[in-house]
Amino acid sequence: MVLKKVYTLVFIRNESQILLGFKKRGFGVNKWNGFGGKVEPNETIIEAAARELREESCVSVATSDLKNIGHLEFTFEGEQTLMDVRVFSTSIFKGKPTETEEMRPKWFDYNNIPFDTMWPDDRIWFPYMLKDKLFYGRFHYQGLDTILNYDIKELDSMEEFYAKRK
Ligand code: 6U4
Repeated sequence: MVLKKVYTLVFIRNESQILLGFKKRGFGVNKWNGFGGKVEPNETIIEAAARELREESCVSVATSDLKNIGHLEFTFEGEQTLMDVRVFSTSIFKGKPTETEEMRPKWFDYNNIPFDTMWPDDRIWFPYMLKDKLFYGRFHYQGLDTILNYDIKELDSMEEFYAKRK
């Protein structure tokens, strides 16, 4: 039986830069990543996305400004859990990105994204996000560094994607 857990992943972007956070502890430690985490039982996915962003970087966003731009699924060889990751993006935010116990935020130019210090799958799906395309990606890992197999595709609409999955 596969145990599915829902996570959020938020990116703040402008015309030329993206905000990433260097994860200081936990899953994905020592990697640059978007901001996010597990959805708690008492909140919606989009509320979790805004909360995790605020907790990890001190940046506030209105849930109505968060756009769902992609869906990622991660499985790990020999494990029963499926990480179901909802990816969001916005350019509208309040506050100054500030280091927290979990993340050290930093702006990166689009042509200088630190893929060598990121999850290996990011190299595969970031190009969709950076071209403002919607996407679905599925990645099966061995350990935390090796992708055994994957699928990636562009989507026309996230609503259609979720309606079909039901
Ligand atoms: P705790 O430890 O309970 O605070 P929480 O902050 O709820 O954890 P966390 O940090 O474990 O959750 O969430 C993992 C984050 O990493 C989510 O935003 C999803 C993201 N993520 C997981 N695998 C990823 C991958 N392969 N590529 C990627 N982001 C990934 O780009």
